[in-house]
Amino acid sequence: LRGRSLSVTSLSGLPQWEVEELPIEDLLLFEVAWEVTNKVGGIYTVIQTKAKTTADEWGDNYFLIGPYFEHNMKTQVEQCEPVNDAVRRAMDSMNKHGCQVHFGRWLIEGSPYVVLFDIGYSAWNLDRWKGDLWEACSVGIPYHDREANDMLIFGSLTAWFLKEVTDNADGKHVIAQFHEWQAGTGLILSRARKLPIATIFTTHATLLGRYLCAANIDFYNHLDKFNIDKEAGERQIYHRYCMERASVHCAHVFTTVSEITAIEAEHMLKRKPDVVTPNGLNVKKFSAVHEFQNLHAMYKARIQDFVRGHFYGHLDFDLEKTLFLFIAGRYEFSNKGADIFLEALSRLNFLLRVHKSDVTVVVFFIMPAKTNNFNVETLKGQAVRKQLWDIAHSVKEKFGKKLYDALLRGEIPDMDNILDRDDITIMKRAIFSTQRQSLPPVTTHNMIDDSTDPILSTIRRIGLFNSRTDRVKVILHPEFLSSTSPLLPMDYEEFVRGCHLGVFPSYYEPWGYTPAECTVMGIPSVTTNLSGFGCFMQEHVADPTAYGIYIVDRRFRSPDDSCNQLTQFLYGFCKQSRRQRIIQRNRTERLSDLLDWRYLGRYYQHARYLTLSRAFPDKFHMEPTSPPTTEGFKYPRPSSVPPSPSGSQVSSPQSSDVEDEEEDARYNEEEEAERDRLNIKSPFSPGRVPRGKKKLHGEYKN
Ligand code: G6P
Ligand code: 1S3
Repeated sequence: LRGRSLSVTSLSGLPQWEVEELPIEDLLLFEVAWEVTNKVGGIYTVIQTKAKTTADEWGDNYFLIGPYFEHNMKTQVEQCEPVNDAVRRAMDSMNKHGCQVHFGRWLIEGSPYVVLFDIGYSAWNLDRWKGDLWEACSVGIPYHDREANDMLIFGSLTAWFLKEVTDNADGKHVIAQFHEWQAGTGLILSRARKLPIATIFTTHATLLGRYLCAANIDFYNHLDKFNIDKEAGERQIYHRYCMERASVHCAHVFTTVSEITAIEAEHMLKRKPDVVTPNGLNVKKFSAVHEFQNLHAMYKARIQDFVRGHFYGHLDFDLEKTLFLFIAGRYEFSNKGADIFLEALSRLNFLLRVHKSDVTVVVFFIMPAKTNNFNVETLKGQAVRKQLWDIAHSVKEKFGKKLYDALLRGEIPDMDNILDRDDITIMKRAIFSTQRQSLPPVTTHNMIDDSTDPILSTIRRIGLFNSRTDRVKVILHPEFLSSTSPLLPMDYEEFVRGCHLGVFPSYYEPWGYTPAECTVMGIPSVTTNLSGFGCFMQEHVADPTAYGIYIVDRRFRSPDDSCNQLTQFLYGFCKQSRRQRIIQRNRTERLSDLLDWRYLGRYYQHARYLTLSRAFPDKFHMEPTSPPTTEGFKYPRPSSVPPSPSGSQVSSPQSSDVEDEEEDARYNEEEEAERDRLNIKSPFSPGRVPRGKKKLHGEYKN
């Protein structure tokens, strides 16, 4: 079973790697996470997007373990019987002993097998399992912490299941990867019971790091100075922190998602991660390279429609010169950088006004908060827009018929009389109905904590109230987007594609999927050098700004300086011509290969090999040269067009649609030429070796 090192070809000119070939047919891989089939936050995205690459590699020997929730099971999982003997026997045995274990295929790309435990059904064991945990590592869980108690039940069921699997594994070696503290007790108990499994623990954020940053503490400059036990105790998370720290130290291999979180983990959890496994995405390439540009135009039109309704009566700005910016994610006001974003918007508003810019910026905050549904004023806006649309159409119909009849008679109609008095009256009434006494609302919903909400409070302080003179307009949408919304019927992906810039100036962001998602959709974004994604891009892209990745320095600058830098980024973005934006989007999209699991998945492969070599050293041997590295690799600086706005011609505001299309076609040709020059091709363009199941490594052999 000794592993061999294989040289693999790279995607799109990315560097070559050495990966170890594993005898997958003799192994079973389990990945355990509370977010398997259960969307709570970023870990769901990791598991769900990675599933295809891992399932392609591991086939029927790959299983995800998560909690059972009836709704999730009904909507996402196709129930079936396990074909693997060890898994089937383990499930049978647990079900016989009063548990409820569900099995099926998760209906996502790669359709991996899932094993789901019903936590409520086994809750009667809680006290006994608390005792087990105490015996294993002297960690006690208070009765009132419902979440931690649920995690213990989940962990105990996982450890029980893995025991049954290893008892029936028929010589197969088992790897189990546990994500985040929620899954950690499964690891602690498995190790305490000396189960013959190779374990990996992956942290996606440390508990203490998140808490300390949210408390506005100068975290990164004091990393080595915190009394972490005391800090955890004071925040009443001591037991959770112990569960997390014990998981980290019990694992054969400890991994995290970025270099910045690796540093944090070293101080907050007292172990240096063995491998950094950057988060990838399941990147889908369109057969036409510029399809994503067309999608941008299509979805932008939908956002423009919403804006027409929202700003009815105040629509004195040109939608063709309006840029859509957004921030989205978990509502952690300062951790996600909503605080400095608002401050920068206020400064941007000032700059655009004093420079008499004709650009308007509409900024969306998509962060879920407690609400009592949509507010009346917002719904009314869309109703007014719809009414105007209907009236315009009915008048157009009548007008068209009269015109047609006149032409049939061989006459040019009298334009002054083609609309009758009734038409004019209806139109006048419609225009009157667009008058409003109030300003367009800054929030689309009735907020429960309106007076204390941090975004609304800041908007009140900086005075960004969507008045006519404001060049920056703000809309808080405190609910995740949905294509069934009566207000803005778009799903998140469509919305992102339709926007011009995603702004994510986070202070605490172990990875940060939001800017990564923008990148693969060809939408530029702002990130920071405190986010895993930002650091990764800084390391691997020679001139991130030219590629539409703006990295705010929040590590070595004061908050005010960071805010000024962000303002300059935003202002510079506003000064770009349409042509420059199109070119920039092309460049942004080119970085997608770097974020593809087909490329980044090999860090996980490496971690798996490493854990096998540590857990079963007599069977698996780790080559000393093996750790994958991209050190020194940088995406080259683009050279076809200068990145600075001043260097390129501003597209004529009077240009016709035909001219626009011709111009777009020319950019597309330029883009093709540059891709050729850099030898950047889609990894799946004809001529490349397609990857098949299991034979992954072999097919990559040089
Ligand atoms: C895409 C479309 C173009 C459109 C452009 C608008 O590139 O293919 O036809 O002109 O988007 O870009 P903008 O940055 O102004 O939304
Ligand atoms: C965490 O989710 P979050 O948004 O609470 O895990 C994500 C996946 O690894 C990561 O992208 C994010 O930065 C973390 O913060």
